[in-house]
Amino acid sequence: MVEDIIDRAEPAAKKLRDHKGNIRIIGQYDADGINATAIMYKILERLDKNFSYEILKQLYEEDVERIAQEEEELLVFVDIGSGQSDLIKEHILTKNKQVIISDHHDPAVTAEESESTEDLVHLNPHYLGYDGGEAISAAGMTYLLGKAVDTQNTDLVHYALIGATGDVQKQEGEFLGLNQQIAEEAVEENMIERRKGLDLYGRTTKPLQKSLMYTTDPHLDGVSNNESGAIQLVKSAGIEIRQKGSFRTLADLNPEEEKKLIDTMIKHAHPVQELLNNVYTLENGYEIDEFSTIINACGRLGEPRKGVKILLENDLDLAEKISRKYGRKISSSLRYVEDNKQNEEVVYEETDRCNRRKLQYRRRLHRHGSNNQHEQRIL
Ligand SMILES: [Mn+2]
Repeated sequence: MVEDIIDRAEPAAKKLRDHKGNIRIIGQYDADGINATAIMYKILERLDKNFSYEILKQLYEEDVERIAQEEEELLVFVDIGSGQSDLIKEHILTKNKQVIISDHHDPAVTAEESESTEDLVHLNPHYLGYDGGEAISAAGMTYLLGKAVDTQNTDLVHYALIGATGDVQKQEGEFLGLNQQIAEEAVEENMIERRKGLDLYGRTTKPLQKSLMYTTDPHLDGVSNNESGAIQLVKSAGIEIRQKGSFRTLADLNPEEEKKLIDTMIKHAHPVQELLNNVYTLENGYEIDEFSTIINACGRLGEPRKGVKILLENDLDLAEKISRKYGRKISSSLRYVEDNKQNEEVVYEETDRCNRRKLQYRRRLHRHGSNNQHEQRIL
């Protein structure tokens, strides 16, 4: 239950409330870490603290040594640090500093008893009897810490879910475990909308016919990999393909139109059932997977602070810019792979016209922290 975690987060909450000096947040560079950073940013801003943040791809020993030299006396690690708590103890706690770790990765030290001390609070679901792989992400843990600080922080709940989505914790449209409880809360608070719909890639960002033609699993006869077939399907459902001159996305359809599309797909014997899932839409209009992909892209493009800005300021122009830039990067990476087919050092996997979909898929299939060489090269 989330209430257990909120209770157990109280020592960390007290540390945040009571600390008088400067605080530094250290976050991880993926969507989960960036959301966890944004949550901690809001928590500290609301407590009227002086703080700064940095986002790292990895926490190496030299980073820990450098952070130990910084002036801040309270260091808050989010989505990073559980695996390096020994280094943190060795280099930071010996400098008389205070540390909070809010993470969900496998901890380096297993027994909680030997872990949290007066100067170190280590919040990790593994220590509290929960699974950090699927049940909750670092954004979720940090959100619950925020609730321990002040229930006012409940309005940060969507960040917890964007982070969990980035870490592939949503399975076939549904959040599990603690995330599920957090999702219920978000729906109740009207921070997120949940409804059954077609779970197609590009729901808010791609022309509808593209979303349909990119759907290859399950295969849609005459539509998968067939743009004119996809356009035909949309037209036969009586749906306008354009609006004010530009192509409409699935998200542009009103619920009746989406229902018409589903009915038409059923008539064509398409396996619609496999495509119907809960669709979570954020207040800013983005479907949660797509928004989380954009936040993740900020990190991948080496601009994680832009991700924090997008979240904190709801800067959708910047989100669009990042999305286009990331799209170009993927295209050029694919060209690179294409041009280097003969090069044995380039790990290559056969791709088809649905590259975007496939790459997206691959990211989904690779669990947090298990990137292979190919994925790193492409994205
Ligand atoms: Mn994470």
